[in-house]
Amino acid sequence: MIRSIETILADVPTIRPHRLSVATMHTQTLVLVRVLCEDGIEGWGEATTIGGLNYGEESPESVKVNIDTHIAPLLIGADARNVAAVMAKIRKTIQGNRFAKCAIETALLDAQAKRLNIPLSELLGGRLRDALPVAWTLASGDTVRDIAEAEMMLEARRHRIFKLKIGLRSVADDVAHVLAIKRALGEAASVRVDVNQAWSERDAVNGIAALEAGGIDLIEQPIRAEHKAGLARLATRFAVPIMADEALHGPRDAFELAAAAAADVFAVKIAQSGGLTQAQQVGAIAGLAGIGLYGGTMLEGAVGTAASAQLFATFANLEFGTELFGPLLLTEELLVEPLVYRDFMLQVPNKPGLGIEIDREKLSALRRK
Ligand code: MUC
Ligand code: MG
Repeated sequence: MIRSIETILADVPTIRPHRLSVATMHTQTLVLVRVLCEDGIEGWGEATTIGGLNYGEESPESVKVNIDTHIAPLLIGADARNVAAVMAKIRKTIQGNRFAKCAIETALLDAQAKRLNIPLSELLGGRLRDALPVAWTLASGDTVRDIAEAEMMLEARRHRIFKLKIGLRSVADDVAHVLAIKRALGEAASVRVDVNQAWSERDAVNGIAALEAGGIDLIEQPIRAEHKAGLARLATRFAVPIMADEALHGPRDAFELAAAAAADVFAVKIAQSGGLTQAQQVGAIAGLAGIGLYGGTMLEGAVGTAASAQLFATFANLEFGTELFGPLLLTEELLVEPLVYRDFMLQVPNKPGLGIEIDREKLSALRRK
């Protein structure tokens, strides 16, 4: 039986300003959910988002209020071992709130996998790999600083895939910034861009043509999320793969994007999808449609990152790797044993459940009072 649900907000400074077209982050607010069951087992989930309400329609504060007020009462007393039934009840009565649902489902699955004494990946069908390639996002806003940061990451064998956040400046300035970085790094690195919806379709035609000619490997969400027909035209027009991110809010969008041939790659995110099982469906739709997969992040801390890793490890078509670097962007470590990043890969935890242990003292020091 589910005994209690607690939603914790913790504000953690980032190691440097992280500049996206929609927000510049100096701190990240982690949204953590702890579910305690009658048998003493507890599960953890995460509903962290980016830039308050700048990126998505759920804020850290709204997630907490909605879980405390509307979702927790549905869960208290329910059978914790039947995760599917509990989630069906929530999905039937709660509209939207994908991040909150993701955190709850993750916590229930973490608890259930611990109960069964298996890593979460085994509850999700079984892992195909024990380590995942991890991209790093260069988003200082400064070309020279970004090149130095990338060179440091290559040298440390931590990342060799770099995603550049663009869309704030003019197309010409952004293209010059990206191509300067690509020229500096050469073939040692894969350089990709994320426009976070900032371009018009016309900007995108010009920008992508220049980026493609300069050897850029992937173009993420160049235009507005709602503009699926435009995305489809770009995917047809260019050889460089076009990736859907903000356009993809779960299986329904995945199905529509696949049917419209609107993307070459899906950025799968567990929270954007509405939870681990829905993200798994996004992966399945991509597989059926011949669409490549990329394991995305909402810049979650260790809980959401471990949960994502447990799922992405089960994906057969994870052609474009992942960007599960969230914990590395934070100044504080929240785990007793940090996640292991080695040889350009995140090692997927293999202890039961998410395979991680929260440092309680650290968390109580950081939590919002
Ligand atoms: C996004 O749009 O992909 C992921 C990495 C990063 O730096 O920002 C996020 C959000
Ligand atoms: Mg993105």
